[in-house]
Amino acid sequence: MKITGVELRTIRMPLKTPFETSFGVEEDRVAVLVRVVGTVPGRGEHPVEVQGWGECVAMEMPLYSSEYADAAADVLRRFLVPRLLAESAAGRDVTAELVEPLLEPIIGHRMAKAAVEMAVLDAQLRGSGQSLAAFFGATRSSVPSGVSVGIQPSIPALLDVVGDYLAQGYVRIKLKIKPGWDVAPVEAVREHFGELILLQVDANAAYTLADARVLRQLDAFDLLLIEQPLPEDDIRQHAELAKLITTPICLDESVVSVRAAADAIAMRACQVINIKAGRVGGYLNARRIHDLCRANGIPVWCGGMLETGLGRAANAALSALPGFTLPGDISASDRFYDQDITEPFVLDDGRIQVPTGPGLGVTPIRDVLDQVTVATEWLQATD
Ligand code: SMG
Ligand code: MG
Repeated sequence: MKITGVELRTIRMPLKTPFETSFGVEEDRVAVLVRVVGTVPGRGEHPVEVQGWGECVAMEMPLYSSEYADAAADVLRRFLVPRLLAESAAGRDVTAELVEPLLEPIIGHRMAKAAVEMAVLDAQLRGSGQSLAAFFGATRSSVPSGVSVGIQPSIPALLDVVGDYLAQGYVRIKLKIKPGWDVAPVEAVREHFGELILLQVDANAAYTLADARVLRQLDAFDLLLIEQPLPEDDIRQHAELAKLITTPICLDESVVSVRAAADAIAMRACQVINIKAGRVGGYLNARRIHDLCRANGIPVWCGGMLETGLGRAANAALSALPGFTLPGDISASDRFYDQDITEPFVLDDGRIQVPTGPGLGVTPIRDVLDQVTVATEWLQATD
């Protein structure tokens, strides 16, 4: 496509309830949206205008990873989008497949890069009429929905929240854990809801190898997996931990690229991988990691970053690939938001429908989007 301009939009959406993890409490979701506007050749003489949406999953503060929303907006404005505009101004066709190589000289900032790629991919697919799911090679029309449960003030409060999610139909519960909130909540949930519920935990890097004795106590509760117990750059130590516990280790934060995924698999640092497109620089790399894991017999599932309907749509499409054999963190929109910026994703018998329309298959609702927008800027090529 030829790019006319790019809009960066920062939004702030209040969460229905605060979401507490080992690294902090979120009360609002701040996110940067990227809207790419351009043209593709039409059937006749005239080019057809297209636009596409990307969502940057960097959070307000650099607590999950080093990226954060304002930094993403800055790197997008100053370094990433100008490269895209310059490429287009030079008369070269910009495709989603070219975004990663084009942005490669800029180090890091994978979540910001992923948002650009997502927007270009959405625009390109809307232009050709293909859905993201079809583009990925999806094999399912709906995906099972798991829910991530934040750290609660007490065990009774936790049991209430989990009971409510199970009543809504969620097929898998993930408990956020941290030192001091680990064995007791897991034991309570297992005892109260029984052996049959699919249960897993996520530590968001809050432990060290010296905590292996505590983590080993979790082996008694038949967990599907423990997600990212150790720090992001501790891949080798995850391999050591894997020798000390029987609960399968799943990596999230550590898998920042296709190479990191290959290393983690080769080092036996994980038996499962959580795939998040933002964390690995985009949906094309996410699909490559899916393929790599599938070839190596590593089950994968799709992680969540409290996405709006835009990111949720793309995650649903990705999770419809055959290697996603575990339920993902793709909950209904009302898990986090009273009002989503797109048509809401709803739970249907414990599943989320994969959109079938061109591109993401969903579009922001103008008024709702404007209500949550805190900043907008338009970037275009200067001659
Ligand atoms: O989108 O359902 C969601 C959130 C799932 O727990 C979730 N995400 O480490 O996997 C993770 C966290 C990252 C965000 S925590 C604020
Ligand atoms: Mg995680």
